[in-house]
Amino acid sequence: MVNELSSITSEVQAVVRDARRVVVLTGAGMSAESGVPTFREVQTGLWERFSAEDLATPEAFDANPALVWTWYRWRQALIGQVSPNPGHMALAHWQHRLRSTGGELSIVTQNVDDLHERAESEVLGHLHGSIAVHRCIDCAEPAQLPAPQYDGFTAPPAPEEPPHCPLCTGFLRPGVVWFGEMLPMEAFESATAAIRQADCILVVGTSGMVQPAASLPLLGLERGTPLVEINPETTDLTELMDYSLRGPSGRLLPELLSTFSGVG
Ligand code: BJW
Ligand code: ZN
Repeated sequence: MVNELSSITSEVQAVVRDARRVVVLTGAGMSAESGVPTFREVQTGLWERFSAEDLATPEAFDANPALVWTWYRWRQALIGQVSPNPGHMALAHWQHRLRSTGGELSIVTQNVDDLHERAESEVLGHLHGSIAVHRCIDCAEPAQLPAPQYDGFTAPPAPEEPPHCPLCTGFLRPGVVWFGEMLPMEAFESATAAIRQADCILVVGTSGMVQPAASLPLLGLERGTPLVEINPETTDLTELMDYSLRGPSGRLLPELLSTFSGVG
């Protein structure tokens, strides 16, 4: 049964402090305080008529490659201009701290940004790929592109066709996982293996609406692993949790870490 908490109790502190093998599953809320919009927020500018579900599909790219491509390049540019927030920094400190004493903290993220890495965390798996890598939609050849630059994000950019693959006529596409596509097998398998060995699972900033990522905490539930959620809102996963900490991860992760270490 879920224990909804507006502050960090000594019970949840003890669960987290005593864990030696921690898995943290992160979602878009993790990067929200850095200024990266979440998926279920209403979009702005050129994209205000579309939901993320309308754009993050192979069908959308087929139907309107310029619209979808420009959405991704705009988001990539935005991600390039923001910085990790105190939540990312707290996880990096915690990972280094656990590793220095023979433990492990595995970060499994649904996010396509690199803010965990820029906070100097090692990420076990990017379940939904990475926005900064590209490949051909037809022959899958990887391609390197310069980082996009948009000025100030005041005006939406005009839609631009994606570049073509140097080997064939296919369009380049972002290296992310769209609805209906398989997740990268290595990332998913590493995530399930880490969860099966975890003695505490934190679920941070995800609505828990997108499968199969949202089912990963169930693997811990089957083994009786304590599940702790950090999210300002109730989610589809809240019912499964042992503890749900209500608030932003940029505040709660440093607070949680500071309760059992000097860092935070
Ligand atoms: C804060 C905060 C703060 C705010 N601090 N928190 C079983 C049942 C039903 C459907 C399916 C199923 N299995 C598969 C499906 C289909 C589909 C699916 O899940 N659909 C659902 C919508 C129902 N899944 C798939 O298609 C997946 N592929 C697959 O299953 O392949 C096998 C297969 C293939 C073919 C047929 C059958 C099976 C692929 C899913 C790919 C998802 N891709 C995206 C886009 C990535 C590229 C991009 O960036 O554009 O990934 S969609 C989008 O959702 C993105 C995210 O990673 C993902 C999850 O979103 P997330 O992170 O939870 O964000 P939000 O916005 O939903 O929530 C933010 C949360 O933050 C909220 O809770 C806020 O409260 C909170 N928050 N501020 C902490 N400061
Ligand atoms: Zn090609």
